Amino acid sequence: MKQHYSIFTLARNAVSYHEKWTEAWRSPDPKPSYDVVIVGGGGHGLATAYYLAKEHGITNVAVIEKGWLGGGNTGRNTTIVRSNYLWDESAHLYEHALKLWEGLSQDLNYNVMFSQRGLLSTAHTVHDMQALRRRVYAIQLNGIDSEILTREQVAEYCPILDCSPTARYPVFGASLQRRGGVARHDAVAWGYARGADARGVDIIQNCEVTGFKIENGKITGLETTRGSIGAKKVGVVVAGHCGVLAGMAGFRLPIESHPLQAMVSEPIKPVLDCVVMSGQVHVYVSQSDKGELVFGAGIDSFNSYSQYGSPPVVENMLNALTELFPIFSRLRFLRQWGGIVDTCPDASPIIGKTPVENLFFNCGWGTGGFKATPGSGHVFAHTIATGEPHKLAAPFALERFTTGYLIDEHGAAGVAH
Ligand code: FAD
Ligand code: PYC
Repeated sequence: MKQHYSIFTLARNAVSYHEKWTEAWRSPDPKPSYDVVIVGGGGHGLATAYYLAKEHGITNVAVIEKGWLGGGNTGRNTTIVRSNYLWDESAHLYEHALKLWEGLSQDLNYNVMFSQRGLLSTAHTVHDMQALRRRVYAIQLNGIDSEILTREQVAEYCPILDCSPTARYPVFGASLQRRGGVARHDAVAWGYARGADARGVDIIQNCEVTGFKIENGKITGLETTRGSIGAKKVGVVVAGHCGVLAGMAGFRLPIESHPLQAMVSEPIKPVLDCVVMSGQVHVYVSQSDKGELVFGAGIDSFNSYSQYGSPPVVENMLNALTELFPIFSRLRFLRQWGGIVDTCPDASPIIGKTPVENLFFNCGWGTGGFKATPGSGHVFAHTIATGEPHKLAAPFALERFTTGYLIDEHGAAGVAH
């Protein structure tokens, strides 16, 4: 049901300490069973539920989240959105997502603050520049916008980036995806949640999945901290915990879990109106609408389920940031955090069927799945609804680790993975 707010409603709600606000989604108790249960209330899980209802008319659906919506990587990431991937399979999947981003606020009737401010990936050696050219030409062959900038063009595009030839890691040039940018991460989770709820999906928070019920190789339900729930089909979208959930279902995934950290600075006036990534110096940064610099770098090299990360990574990140942007050297930093990312050996996701009938997994997005959120949900909903992989998801099946048809996107990650 649509809620219409007038200035009077806003004023009344403000003085009632927000008690009269209509909830954006319900908080129902779990039903005894559902046609589809999605495990994981991050952006990917919520988007899957939304598209199941919207595109496939499947509304007897629950999203089960052990914490709160968007409390995982969805609410912890640096929100960079782009589709400049090397291999055809990835380019098509991420471009599908980018096209959905371009209409998402309208589709959800919820402002996800998608800002296509342009994304620069800098090159700092001759070899870096050659690799970047190869990538840009491959991307262009897929009909996706991508261009090469010279050092002078980079200096003009992003004047605060140190492009002097005497810099320790001089900028040789950059690739630019003008349609790349950032979005408001929480809003993506909330927008999909509200849209799914409005179509009848039950969103159940503070409910942890602790086991699966499997009979004759087929899923029949789940065990949760709020009791057993029956399910004809289950989609698992739990990012850094996918190895744990696969273990509950009796199989293993070729996944490692690592912390990935990010930081924000104190808010300052607008100084950076694009996203800058440097795989070589190893940092990426954008400025939020509040004025904070939002930045991060590579994963912590050890495996862990900690959402903190280690201090040397922070130090490297800050060194890299000030190397590229000496102007930021006197900034104060407000906070740091980590998320648990699920990395595959080929740095590409796993989407599709598992050894258990009607149990589907969508994981392995590693350091780069936020940008995929709408596309991932869209193709995963199709896969669950029809029982067959969406054509864009088919190359990302788990079987590729036995067929050897890997999709090596290490270079596209922008950060070490
Ligand atoms: P999540 O948002 O993590 O959702 C999974 C949910 O599953 C969680 O809410 C969790 O609580 C729940 N869950 C886990 N176990 C259970 C259980 N047993 N029962 C019920 N629920 C469970 N990607 C980009 O594209 N651009 C970026 O700039 C970017 N920056 C990043 C920066 C950082 C610091 C991090 C950590 C990640 C970054 N990423 C980025 C990656 C991106 O955040 C993730 O790939 C993406 O958000 C994953 O979304 P998700 O919905 O699959 O996972
Ligand atoms: O995949 O674009 C990306 C990214 C940026 C920061 C972390 N991941």
